[in-house]
Amino acid sequence: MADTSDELKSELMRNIAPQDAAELDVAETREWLDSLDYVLQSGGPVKVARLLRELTVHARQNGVKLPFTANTPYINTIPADDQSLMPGSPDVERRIKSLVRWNAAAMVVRANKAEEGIGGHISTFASAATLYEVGFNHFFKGHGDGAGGDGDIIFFQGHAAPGIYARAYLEGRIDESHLENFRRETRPGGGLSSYPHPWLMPNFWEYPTVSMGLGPITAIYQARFMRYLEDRGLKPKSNAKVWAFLGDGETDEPEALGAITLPAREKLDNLIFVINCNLQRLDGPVRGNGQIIQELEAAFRGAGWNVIKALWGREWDPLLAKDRDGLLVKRMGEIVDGQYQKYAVSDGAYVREHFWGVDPRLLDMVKHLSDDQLKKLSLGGHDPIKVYNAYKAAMEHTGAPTVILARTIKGYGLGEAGEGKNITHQQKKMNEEELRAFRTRFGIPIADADIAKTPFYRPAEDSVEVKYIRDRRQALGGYVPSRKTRSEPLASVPADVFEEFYKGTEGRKASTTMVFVRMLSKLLRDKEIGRLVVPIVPDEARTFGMEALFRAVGIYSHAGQLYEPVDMDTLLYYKEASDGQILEEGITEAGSMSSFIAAGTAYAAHGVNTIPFFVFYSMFGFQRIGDLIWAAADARTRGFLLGGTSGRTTLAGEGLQHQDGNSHLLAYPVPNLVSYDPAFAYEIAIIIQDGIRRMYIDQESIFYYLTIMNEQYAMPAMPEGSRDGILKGLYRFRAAAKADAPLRAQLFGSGAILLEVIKAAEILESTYNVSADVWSVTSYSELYRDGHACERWNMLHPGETPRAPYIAQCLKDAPGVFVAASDYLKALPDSIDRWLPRPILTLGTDGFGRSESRADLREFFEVDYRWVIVATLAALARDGKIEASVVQQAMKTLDVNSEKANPATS
Ligand SMILES: Cc1ncc(C[n+]2csc(CCOP(=O)(O)OP(=O)(O)O)c2C)c(N)n1
Ligand SMILES: [Mg+2]
Repeated sequence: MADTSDELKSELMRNIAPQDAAELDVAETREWLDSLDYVLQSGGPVKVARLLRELTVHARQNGVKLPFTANTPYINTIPADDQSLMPGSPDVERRIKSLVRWNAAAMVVRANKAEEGIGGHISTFASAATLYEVGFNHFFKGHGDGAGGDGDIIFFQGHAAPGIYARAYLEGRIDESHLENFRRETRPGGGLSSYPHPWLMPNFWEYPTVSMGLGPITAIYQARFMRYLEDRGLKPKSNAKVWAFLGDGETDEPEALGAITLPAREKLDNLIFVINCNLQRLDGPVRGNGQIIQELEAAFRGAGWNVIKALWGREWDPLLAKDRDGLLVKRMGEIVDGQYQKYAVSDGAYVREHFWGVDPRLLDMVKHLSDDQLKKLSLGGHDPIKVYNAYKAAMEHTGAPTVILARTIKGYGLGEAGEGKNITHQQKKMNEEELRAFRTRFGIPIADADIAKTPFYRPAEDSVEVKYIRDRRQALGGYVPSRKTRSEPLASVPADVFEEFYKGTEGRKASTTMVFVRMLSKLLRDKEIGRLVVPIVPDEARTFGMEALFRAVGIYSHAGQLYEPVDMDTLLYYKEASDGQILEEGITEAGSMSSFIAAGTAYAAHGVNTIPFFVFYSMFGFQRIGDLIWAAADARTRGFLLGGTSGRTTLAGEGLQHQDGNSHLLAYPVPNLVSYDPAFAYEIAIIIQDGIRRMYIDQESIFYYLTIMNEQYAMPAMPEGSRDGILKGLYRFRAAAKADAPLRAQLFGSGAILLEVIKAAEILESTYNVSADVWSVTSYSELYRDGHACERWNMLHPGETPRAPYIAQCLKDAPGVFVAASDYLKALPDSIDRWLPRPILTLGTDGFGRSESRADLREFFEVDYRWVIVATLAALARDGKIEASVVQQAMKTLDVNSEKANPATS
C-alpha cells in the first residue's frame, strides 16, 4: 500500500485531463506544500488538519473522487520532534537486554545439545527483546504485595518464553538449574515449561498463549472484565493495563482479529496490543507480496483503535527530516515485505543499490553513510526510544485501545545463524563460531575458551545491572509474570438455595434448563455470593428461558442504557446497565469463553472469587471452541460451563448441526474438567453446590461441565443416600421390584434418556417378567477416571489388596444383564464396561443428527424405551436365559425393525 498523499496524488491525476496533469508539475506541488508549511508554522497541526478536511469536503463537492484509505504513511506515528526523553540509563538497560538475549539463546542451544529434539525458539525473542525489556524496565506494573492484585495482566507471546525465563534468571527469581531444565518438565522440582502454562508453572505464568490467536482474544475480554469488576464495585478502579504481545503471523488466526471491534466499542483504553512485526512467520514472510503492517493498521484503525506504528529507529530521523519532497516516505511505502526481508539479510552495498539506488536524489541523501552504516540503520522495534515513546503514548491514550505495530527483524542478532532468514523460526542450534559472533555483537563477558560450553551468565548480585533490574521492578510493583491465588476462600456455600430442588417438583413438569435457571436466579439473589455470580450467554438467553434475568440483574454495559428499550413497558424488558451482572456477549462463543476465562481466573488475577456460569448451545461448545476450553483448563479457570439444548434426540427439530451427541465425549480429554449429564433437579443441585465448595472453598483447580435439556418432565424427589453416587457418577435410582426374580437386568440411563430407561424397566417388569434396577449415570467420565486410577494403582502394587473402582463396588454382585442407553456416543458407556462383572450392551446416538420430533429421533437413534426393552431381552437371550423367540415377538409388539438402516452410518 502506498502512503496516503501518494495515493491521493495519483487518484487526483486520474481525475483530471492529461494536459492538466502535465501542468501539475513539481513547482506547483512545491507551492502547495510551502503554503501548508506556512499554515503549520503559523497555525499548528490542528489548523492544518481543519484546512485539509475543508479542502477534502470542497473537492468532493466539486466531484473529485477521493479514494478511501485507512492507512497513514509507512513511517513512525510519533514524529521525532514529539518524542519524550527516556528515563533511566539506556546504557545499563542495553547491557541487561544483551544478557537476557544471551541467556535466552543459551538455554535453547543447551537444551538441544543435551538431547536431540527438545526444541525451543531463539528467533522470536531475539526480535522482541526490546519490546519486552522496555516494558519490564518502565511499564509493566507488578501485582505488588497487596491482596487485590491490581497489577497489569500481560499475555506473553508463547514462543518468546525463553527470554522471559532469561530475565527471571537475572532478577534472581529462578536459577541456573531451572534454565538447565528448560523444556524438561518432568524433572524433579519441575523444569521450565516450554511455553506459558499456568498448569505447569502456577506461580509464574498467568495465561496460556501459545495456541495462536487465543492470547489476543482472551486479552480483549480480560480488559473488558476488568472494567466489569470496577463498574460493579467488585474491585477499586485502577490504571492497570492488559498487554497482549503477539506475532504478526499470528494475526491470521480468526480469533486474533475476530473480536477487535469490541474494545473500541467499549472504549477499553486499558488494553494495549503489541504486535511484533518481524514480517515473518514459521515458513516464510507473513505477506511477501504485501505489507502486513499497513494491512493491520487499516484493520485496527477501521475498528476504532489508536494505532501507533514504530517502524524506523532513530538513525532514520535525520534522513526523514531531509525528505522534503516525500521521496523517502514514498520509497518506504512501496517496498513489499518480502523485499524488506531481503534487505535485512543483505549487506549495505545491496541496500544502497536496490533501496536507495532507484533515484539519484535518494542516493544523495545517504551519500555520507558508509555501507556498514547503511546496514545498521535500525528498526523501530529494536530502538528503545521508539518503543518507550510508543508505550508511553499508549498509556496516555484515553477512550480507545491501542495497538503498537513494531517493526523488527526475526532472529535479530543471530547473524549467520538465522537473522531474517526463512529458516530462522526453527533455529535451535548455533555452532561455536555463531555463538562467538553473537557474544561479541552483544558484548557478553564470556571468554573464547568458554564459548563452546555456552555458559549462562549472571552478573554479581551487587553489580549495576542486577541492582538496576531489582530497583526498577520494585518501583513498578514487583516481578512479572507472577501468579498466585489472591483471593480468600469463600466461607461457605449457601445451603438454602439448593434446598427446594431435593424435594422434586411434586408432579409439575420442568426441564433441567428451567431448573438450572431457577437455581441461578436464586444464587444471584443470595446475599453472600450473589454478587460474585457472573452469568455469561452468547445471544441465547431466550432459548434457555433466562430472559427474566435481564430485568432482575441487568445486562452489563459500561455505557449503561442510552436508549428506551422497545419492551420497556413489559416486566422482563431488555435492561442494560453499567452495573449489570449478565455478560450477554452476542453471537460469539469464543468471546463468551474468553469472558469465562477472565471471570474464572479472577480469584488469582484480581483477588475476586467471581463464579462464572457460561450457558451455551451445547453443540457450539466443545465442538467449536474446544481449544479455548483447553486453555481455560491450563489457566486453572474455575466455574461452570452449561451445554444447553443438549442431547442428540432431546432437541427436537434443528437437526444435524445442532443436536449434540458429542460434547460429553469431547469433554473426556480435559483433565481438570468434571462433567455431568444430569437428569433431575436434585442431581443438578448436588453437583453445583459441591462444585462451588470444591472450587471456591477447597480451591481446587477444576471446572465443571453440565448438560441441561429442554424436555419437560416431573422432577422426582432425591432418593435417600444418593448424594455420593451423584457426585461419583452413578447411583441406583430405582431398585428392582423382585430382587430374586429369575430374569434380572441392570439398566443405565443418563440425562433425558433416563426416563426412557425407567419406562423400559417398568414394562420389562410388567410384561416380560424381567426385574430391573435402574441406575442414573450422572458422569461416565468420572467413573472412567476412577476406574483407571484404581487399575493403575493395582498394576503398581502387586501383592496388595487390589482397589475396586467405584463402579465395580456398586455392581460387583448385581445380577442379570447390563444395558446402557445414552443420548451421546456409545463410547461413553463402553468406556466403563471393563469394570462391570459382565459386558454391557450399549445404545447410543452415534451418527449425524436429524430434524425430527423427539419420539421419532429416539426411534431413529434406537434409544427409546422400546429399544431398551429389546436390548435387554436380546442380552438375556444371548446369555441363554430366554428363547430368541421372546425377543422376536417383543420386536414385533414394539415395532422394532431388525432391517432398519444403522443410524451411525446413515
Ligand atoms: C494455533 C496454532 N497454530 C500453529 C502454531 C505453530 N506455530 C508456532 S509459532 C508459528 C509462527 C509464528 O509466527 P508469528 O506469529 O509471526 O510470530 P514470530 O515468531 O514471528 O514473532 C507457528 C505457525 C501454533 N503455535 N498455534
Ligand atoms: Mg512474525
